[in-house]
Amino acid sequence: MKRFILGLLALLFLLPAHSQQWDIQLPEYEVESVTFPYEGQVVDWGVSYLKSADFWSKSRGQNSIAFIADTGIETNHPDLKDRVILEYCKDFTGSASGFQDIHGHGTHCAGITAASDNSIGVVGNAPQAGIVAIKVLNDQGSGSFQNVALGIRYVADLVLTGQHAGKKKVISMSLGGGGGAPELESAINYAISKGVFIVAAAGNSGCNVDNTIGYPGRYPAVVTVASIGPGELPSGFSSCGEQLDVAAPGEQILSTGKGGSYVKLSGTSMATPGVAGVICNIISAYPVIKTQADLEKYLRARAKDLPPVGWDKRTGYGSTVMTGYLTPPDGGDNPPPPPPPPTDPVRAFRTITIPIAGQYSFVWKASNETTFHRATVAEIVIDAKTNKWSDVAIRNAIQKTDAFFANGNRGFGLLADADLYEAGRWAAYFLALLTRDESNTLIVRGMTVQDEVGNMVWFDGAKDKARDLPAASGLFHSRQSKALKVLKDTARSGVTTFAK
Ligand SMILES: [Ca+2]
Ligand SMILES: [Ca+2]
Repeated sequence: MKRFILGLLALLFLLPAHSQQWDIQLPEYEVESVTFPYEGQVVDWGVSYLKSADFWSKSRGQNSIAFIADTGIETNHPDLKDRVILEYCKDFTGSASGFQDIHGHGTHCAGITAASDNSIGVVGNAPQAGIVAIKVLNDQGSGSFQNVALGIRYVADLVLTGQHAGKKKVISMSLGGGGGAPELESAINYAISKGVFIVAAAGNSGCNVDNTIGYPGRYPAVVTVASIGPGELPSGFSSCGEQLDVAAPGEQILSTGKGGSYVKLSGTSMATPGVAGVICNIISAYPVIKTQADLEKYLRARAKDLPPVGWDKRTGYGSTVMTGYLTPPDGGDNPPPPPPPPTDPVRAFRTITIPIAGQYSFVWKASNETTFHRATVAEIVIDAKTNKWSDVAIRNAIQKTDAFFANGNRGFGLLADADLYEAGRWAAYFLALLTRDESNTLIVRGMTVQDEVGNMVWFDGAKDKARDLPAASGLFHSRQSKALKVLKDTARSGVTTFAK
């Protein structure tokens, strides 16, 4: 069985990826241990940059639980012990230490998300969120996609009870590997379908080629995080590519370490749990954000864009500075204003009376006559029996009507017993052919026509059906008119339709 190895992303530099045993090899950490020569709590530059404290009056993440899919968590760390929910923690690696963190990576990530706001150490971005260790990487920092998938499904199926009932789940994955795996993707999609929010690191492969994002960060369904440094510049190690969503601080991040210590680490591993904390705050404050899609849309829309302008493959839509999220998403606490009326509104059934601006007229004669009659159109009524008929379509119909009657020289011959009424019927038929819309729902309901001596008839399209049309004997003044061409065809084949 092919075994995919996952590398931690708290990397300061990369080794060539040509190990015979692993696809990805974990270089040594540069861990800077920090001792606190002073009393009180330090706010790391990443938390300051994200302005998480500016959001804490709205939420400190208390309605959410961050599941740290990593090397475990040192659950008795003084800055984490009040946040960890022990009964939900689980080991998927078979470690002798269970879900406890021997490596240190997971403990560091957990503190970035939710270290307690107390009088010691550091403070996380969401200092009242719950923390759960999902240990999918072993004590050396390696693991398989299969185990990550199992961990994700465990979170998705976990039933929250008691004081945690109803809280929202966030999975933070500061891990990655190449190639991906179908079971990993399906587990992610499954969890998202169950209302879990998922954030993943882009990876530490730099940006020497077009797309260097690893899996699971490369799956479009997850929120994918890049790293920036103190100057808001993309970190040199941070992977780039089209799946990037947002960026967050990932250089020299101070957080919780092994043995109750505090250490500084760098990597997209550190940027990702920062965004996880931001997410915990947001979803705790805004119940209207129910799905990963809701979250992703909101995160992107309110991110602080970083150069170059607009989405870019190194910082995505920008950094998740929390002052951008003080206003709830549309549909949230503040209902959005009603949408403006469309410029071309769709309408229900209506009747249009086409204004007779000039003198619409046509000429006709019966077959036994030698001279033409000129008939004047006094009124045309069109029914639009569809809501597809917009103002634009109506204008088009009027323009076609104008064109049809231009110069009043559209003439046609009818049978010997034809009269003004029949002439009106035919004229209406031509007009309908010209003006009906593509869905054939326009009906010329009627036309009032008048002859030279003042006889006037109302042709009623609702009563007269096409099959009752009398035959026409010929055409005169034929121009490039669709209606006239149709008349030729129908004269041969018999008219079958007039209007519906
Ligand atoms: Ca603290
Ligand atoms: Ca940008």
